[in-house]
Order: sequence, then C-alpha cells, then structure tokens
Amino acid sequence: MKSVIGLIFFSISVACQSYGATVNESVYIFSDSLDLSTGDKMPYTTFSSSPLYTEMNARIELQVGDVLDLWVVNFDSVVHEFQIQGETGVFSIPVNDSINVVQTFTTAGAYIYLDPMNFPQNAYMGLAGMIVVKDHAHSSFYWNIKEHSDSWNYTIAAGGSVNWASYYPNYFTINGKGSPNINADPAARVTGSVGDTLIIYAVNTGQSIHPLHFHGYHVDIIHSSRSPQHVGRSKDSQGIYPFESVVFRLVPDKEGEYPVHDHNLVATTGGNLYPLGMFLTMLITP
Ligand SMILES: [Cu+2]
Repeated sequence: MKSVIGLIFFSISVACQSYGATVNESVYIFSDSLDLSTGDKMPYTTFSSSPLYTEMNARIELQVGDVLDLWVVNFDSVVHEFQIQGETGVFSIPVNDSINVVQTFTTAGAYIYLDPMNFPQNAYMGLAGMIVVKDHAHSSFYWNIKEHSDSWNYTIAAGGSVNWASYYPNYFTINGKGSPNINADPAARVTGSVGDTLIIYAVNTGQSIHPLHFHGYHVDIIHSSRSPQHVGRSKDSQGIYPFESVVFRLVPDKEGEYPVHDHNLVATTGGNLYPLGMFLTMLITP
C-alpha cells in the first residue's frame, strides 16, 4: 500500500514538472512609423502588443516548460507570414485574419519570432520580436538590437525594391530606440547592485553583425543560438550575428555607471549624429 501511495505521489510530481502553464498571448501586425533619435520618422511595421500600433515588437516572456498559445492577427493591408525561428514552420496570415500557434518551450534562452516572407525584407521593416524563456527569477533586461537605413524603409513601404549588396544603415537601435532614449527604457537599461545576478537577453534582428562592448565588467555567455561553443566564456565584448540570440549573465563586482555600446563606431550614431545610436549605460549601486 505504501509503495502504491508513493507511486501516486511520484506520478503527480512528475506530471507537474512535465507540464508548465499555458500562456495566452496575442500580437497584432500593424504598419505605421518609427520615431528616430534625430526626431525624424520612417515607415515601420511591428507585431504590436495591443490592438493599437506599438513601435516596439511585443516581448513574450515564459518559464521553461510553458506552453505558448499565441494568436497572430494581421491588421496590415497585405498578407504576412509568421514563424518562431528554429521552433515552428511558416504560417501565412491573410489580411484581417489570424493564426494560432501552440508551442512548448523546454529550453531556456531567447528566441526570435518574425515574418519570414521576402526575407529579410519584412523582418527588416520591423517584424521581428523576441520570446524569452526563463529558468530563474533574477532581474532581467531585454535588447532587440537592429539597424536601419531610413530611406530604404520609405522605398520598401512604397513598393520599391532594394539591393542588399549596397546596404549602408544609418540608424542603430535597441528596442526601437537610439541613445539617449535607450536609457529611458527600463527593459533595456541595466540596473542593479554589486553582487546581483543580472540576466541580459539579446537578439539581433538586423542584417549587420553587432559587436557589443561592455565597459567596466565582464559578462558570462550563458546561451547562444548560433555558437553554443561560446557558452561559459567570460567576455567584455561579443559579436552578435544577424538572427542570433545570446543571453549574458552579469554579476557586477563594483558600483558605478558604465557604457555598453556597439563597438562598430558608426553604430553609436543615428542619422550620422553621435551618440544617438546603440549606446546605453549600466547603473550599479552599492
Ligand atoms: Cu567600448
């Protein structure tokens, strides 16, 4: 009898660990515009987090083992597609229609969801966001890093074509923002205290390699979708390739305010002005 009860409890506990919560989310495709760090605008398309356009793609947060039950609604005037990179096939979404994706995530890390149609064009125009799958309760920060050539956004939005061999981006953003607005985004700006464990989820949804340079501290690479052999390395700079996701762990050993920036110095500019590009700070208190 004792062993039967033990077996029942064992079965229940295994069941609880095997099946995470179901997380219901919806994202909405809209075309509108992105406000640039220079005060200019350009056409932009996102997976908005509400049935009103948002400049930032919705960020979806899960715990390991959770089941994502996601509706993707197309409120744009053209057909779009949807895919979670490396996880799902490609879904087509007619105008004013929606699709449902149910996906279980068993591995912690950062994932990219995107519109793979006419790749990289639709993703370049903004349709690429991040899904974060956590296995911890530490303070976390989220960087969707991306570069843009504003004149191309106008060309593509008008139905014109571009030549990727002559791509020369002039705006560089994290979560759709350039400096100093990145520091005003609490999801992006790294804050904490000496000795904390801080986790930074970074995805590159642009078409250029972005070498990030951390001043003042080294970070540990704890996940890379492209180069798993980098996991375990402690670095002060790390290149992130297009459509790669990387997760960093920072345990600050001293107080201070230190920069993080794209080491490719043109990427610290916006519209040729410094420092309106990919530049933020980490603020660490005692
Ligand atoms: Cu530097």
